Amino acid sequence: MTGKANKLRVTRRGLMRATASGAVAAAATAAAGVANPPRAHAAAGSHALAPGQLDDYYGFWSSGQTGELRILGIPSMRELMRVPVFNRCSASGWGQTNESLKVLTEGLLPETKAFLAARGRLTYDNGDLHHPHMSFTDGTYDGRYLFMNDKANTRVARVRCDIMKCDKVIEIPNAADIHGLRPQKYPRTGYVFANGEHETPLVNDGKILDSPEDYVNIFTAIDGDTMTVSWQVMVSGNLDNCDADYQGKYAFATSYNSEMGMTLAEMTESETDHCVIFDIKAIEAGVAAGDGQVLNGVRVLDGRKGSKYTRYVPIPNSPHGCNTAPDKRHVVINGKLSPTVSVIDVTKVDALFSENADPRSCIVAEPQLGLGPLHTAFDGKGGAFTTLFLDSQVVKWDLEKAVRAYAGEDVDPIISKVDVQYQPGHNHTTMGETAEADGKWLVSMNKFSKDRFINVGPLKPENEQLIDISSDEMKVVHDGATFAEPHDCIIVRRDIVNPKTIWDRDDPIFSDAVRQAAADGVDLEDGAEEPIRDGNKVRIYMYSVAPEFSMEKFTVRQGDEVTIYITNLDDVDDVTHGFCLSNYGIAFEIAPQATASVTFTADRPGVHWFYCQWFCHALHMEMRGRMFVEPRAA
Ligand code: RUQ
Ligand code: CUA
Repeated sequence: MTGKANKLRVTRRGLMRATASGAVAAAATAAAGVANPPRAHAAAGSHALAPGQLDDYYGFWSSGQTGELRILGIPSMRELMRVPVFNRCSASGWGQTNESLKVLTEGLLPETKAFLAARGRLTYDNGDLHHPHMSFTDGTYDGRYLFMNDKANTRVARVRCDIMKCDKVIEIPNAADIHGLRPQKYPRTGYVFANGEHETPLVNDGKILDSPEDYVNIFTAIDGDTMTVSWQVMVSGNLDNCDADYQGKYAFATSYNSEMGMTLAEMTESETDHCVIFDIKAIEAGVAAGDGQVLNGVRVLDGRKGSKYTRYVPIPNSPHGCNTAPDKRHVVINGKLSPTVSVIDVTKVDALFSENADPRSCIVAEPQLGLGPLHTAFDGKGGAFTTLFLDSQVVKWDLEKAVRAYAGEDVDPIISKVDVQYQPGHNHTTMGETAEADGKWLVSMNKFSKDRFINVGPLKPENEQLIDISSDEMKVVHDGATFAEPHDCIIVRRDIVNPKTIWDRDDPIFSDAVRQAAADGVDLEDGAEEPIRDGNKVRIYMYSVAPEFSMEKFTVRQGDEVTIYITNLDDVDDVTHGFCLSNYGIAFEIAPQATASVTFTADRPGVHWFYCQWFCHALHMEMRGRMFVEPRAA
């Protein structure tokens, strides 16, 4: 312990830095009990990884009503990380740090900010994250960004893949409840298409209430680079899921409730609904020509039935999933209430717009697959895999044979079926929504687990299963219980994703902290020895080097607005610190070389310990200090 005593006496940054790399690296490695894990892949065809082996793919998972993004390793199905997005996270401080609050608030509409402020809140703390999708360049994933929807509060978020943190959240004006979301595949993303699922009055200010004939649905194109809304199109009928083609010409959205009904009976009355096809070039020309109207700063075109911007392809009752095949030609529309899927040939879509051809003329197959087809994935070799919700099965079928059967040939497109446990929704193959689909693995995301796991009470986990699709006979090889809700995922080859291991000091996420420190004449990496007072605002600049914060105590006055900035000077892989201010409800993480900050009112007088809440060192428990809050004079 003499080392500790020495270090506590000598708190100079230079010395701490000098000792950090060696000592901390050794301590961290010892704590984790890992010595240079072997960098081997899974044995071919096996999903089981030996301890220390690495996965071949990144799985990016939505979490439904939990509101976060999750990262899994495939094929092991190990959960590797949780990335908070629309939720509030106790461990990382997402939703509390100034850096995260900036992301969570700057894209909200003014009326939403006012609505939340009246309730004493800065942002929402719930979300319903259904669909995570990566940015594309030239038909395949490019490893830049992940985009995702929030159905609960009509938002779209972006996660930067270099740091795996959310850097943008925008609220979509004029629309209600963003559901389906897909990036443009070609030439690049480009646009992120987002479906407003629920119909509302276009100006939803209370003047129109129970007159559904005046409600509309809104399809939105977002610029994925700037995260601003490029344009919107008003449509008839609820928008469900969507996808883009490989030509950069069209986007497709499934639409249920063409009846525009308000009750279940009304919504399912008609035998057909639609796939809406959006002509991107025509819409861009309409926007450039100033067609439509500008609402909340966004140009909104009228794409309801009869418009030149859209075509409505009749599809049997209530289609759901919308999946473009890697053959770059076919788009599969999944029937849900119909046992069929309808296959659109994108080369036949031009005629719908240019010659006003019968909208159904773009359908080239409509195989009957089983009960409750929801979503389809592809192996890149002509095989398609469709989840059958009601049958609790995945069916493998042959796209080309389905087209031949539709043309009258006597062939059966169905190859095989496998039972899954139970009621699958989305499924996804390795690289399956790109032109580089490789047909190695399929994940079936099942809404119910029932008896598959030991009982944890009335609320059960859901079940995502890994299926080996290397042969025509599909084999379920792994059950994975997950908390609400493994809604959807994508599976990306690991060479495409290359996150940093420590932060860059000039990262824009904490640029506000750098600016404020400069204004205070402080270098974040040096910290300040004393609190910096500015009226009743007090700023504390600390750095951390395991196992110490640069200040072991500081004093503020009751009622001060205090901002604490922590910069983690450790630059060793995995030496993250946490800052928890006890009994003030404050906690956040600071990964190596990051700066994070929090602002609060010091309204509780007394002695308050702050401590590191992220295990960092053998002396992690000793990594603490005191905040003294002087009581207000009586
Ligand atoms: S939709 S279970 Cu929200 Cu993804 Cu099909
Ligand atoms: Cu720093 Cu634990």
